[in-house]
Amino acid sequence: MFKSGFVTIIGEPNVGKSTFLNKVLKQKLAITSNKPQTTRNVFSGIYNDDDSQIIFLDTPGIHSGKTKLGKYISSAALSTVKTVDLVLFLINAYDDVKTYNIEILKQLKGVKTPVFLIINKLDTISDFERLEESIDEYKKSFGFKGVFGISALRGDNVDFLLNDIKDQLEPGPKFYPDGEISDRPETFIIQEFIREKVLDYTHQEVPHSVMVYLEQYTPKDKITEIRAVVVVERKSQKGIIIGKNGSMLKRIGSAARKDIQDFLKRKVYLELFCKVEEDWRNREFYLKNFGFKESE
Ligand SMILES: Nc1nc2c(ncn2[C@@H]2O[C@H](COP(=O)(O)OP(=O)(O)OP(=O)(O)O)[C@@H](O)[C@H]2O)c(=O)[nH]1
Ligand SMILES: [Mg+2]
Repeated sequence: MFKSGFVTIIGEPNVGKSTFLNKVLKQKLAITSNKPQTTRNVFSGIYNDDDSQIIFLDTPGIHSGKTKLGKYISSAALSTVKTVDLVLFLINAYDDVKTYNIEILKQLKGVKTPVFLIINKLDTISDFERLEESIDEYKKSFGFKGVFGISALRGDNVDFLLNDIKDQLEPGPKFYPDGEISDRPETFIIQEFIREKVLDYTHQEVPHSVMVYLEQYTPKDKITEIRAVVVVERKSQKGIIIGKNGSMLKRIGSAARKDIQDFLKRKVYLELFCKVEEDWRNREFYLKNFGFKESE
């Protein structure tokens, strides 16, 4: 029987949700970084095999955000749990039991959707006794349908987990045709790939002040032409993004171009600009226009 369903991946920032999605899909779709709050939008990655289709939702890390953007994204992640067939709640193997995680779990108590506790980054620890104690405490606070230890980065136990996820799903149709990888368009993925390079190469407040949008996206016979704008909140940040003689913008551009070419499997010409839009993260207009809505 062909099985299908929706699975949301939630948890605090930086626990490896997007890394896990990419590992399951065996391709880079979601951007990842060692900085918290990398993912900003809920979006799907579609897994296909001979007897199943699973639509995984990558979500922004849940945190107590101060800016409007921060608040939107936390509520967006939690709002996915009611509409899916299974919730994957990810935590870091190396963290002590966090009261914030217990609080998030409290919010899931009224929800009927089954929840798996996923302990990620198992490759980073050696004290498994300590981990057992943490798991016991988490289990006391919530009735999980299953508990799994994985390394999303290395892929350890990911296939086993995938089998158990399938066991939870009901027989169902293919929701998306073959070849479709996400509910978001290519342009969204491309914007994200560019933002990932900004996250990689800049520090402190700059990464979180950045938004990327495409001004032009023209697939032509031999090459796809892309013109993208990197939006920052302050003039000083623009200086950092552009760098000495444009060196930083060039670096961001060539790294992003490589990922975009791999993704599109086409040659790409990428032009990048930087623009200042003061305080865009708190301005309703920008949030609405760039896809950050409360309903998302
Ligand atoms: N050692 C190790 N590192 C991992 C593992 N999984 C993810 N990471 C790293 O953890 C960091 C965060 O990973 P992400 O996938 O961006 O985390 P996220 O949960 O999507 O974060 P947000 O989008 O900010 O909520 C990255 O540096 C990853 O390489 C793992 O299994 N082992
Ligand atoms: Mg993420």
